Amino acid sequence: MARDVLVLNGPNLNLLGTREPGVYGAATLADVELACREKAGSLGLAMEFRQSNHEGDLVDWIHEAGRRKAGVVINPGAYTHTSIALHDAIKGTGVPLIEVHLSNVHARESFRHHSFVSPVASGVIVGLGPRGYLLALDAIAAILAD
Ligand code: CA2
Repeated sequence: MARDVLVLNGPNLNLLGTREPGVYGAATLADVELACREKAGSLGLAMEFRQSNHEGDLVDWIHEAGRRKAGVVINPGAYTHTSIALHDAIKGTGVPLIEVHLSNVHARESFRHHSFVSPVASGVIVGLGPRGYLLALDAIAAILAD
């Protein structure tokens, strides 16, 4: 049976590759999705890749992952730093989840140093650009295989 993984992207990540290349790189979200699709295929994972600018969509998708016993890779965008709702959804469902950030949030403004997601994540990858998503897929595959 293929193991399921949802790769979720939060607000403004649809703008990737169009602005701020010095911070976020030149890859578009479609480029990141393609790289994730290839990686997931090589790991035998059935992957769905989604983006929303709405907190409730991300909460609903974490609930869906819980029902499907799927793993989650998530870049929560700015909701990382604000969302108790995401924290509660992850904790409440118990989904295995890797938090990813393209940029090194710890080398940026202090308001990006705190994450409501990290305490309930299985692991966190920051600062490695799109490669972080691929490392997160490796990690979630290993966790789902345990
Ligand atoms: O480094 C990351 O991946 C972030 O999750 C990106 C978020 C930011 O709020 C987090 O602190 C760190 C922002 C995503 C917005 O992405 C843009 C990309 C291009 C142009 C404008 C925004």
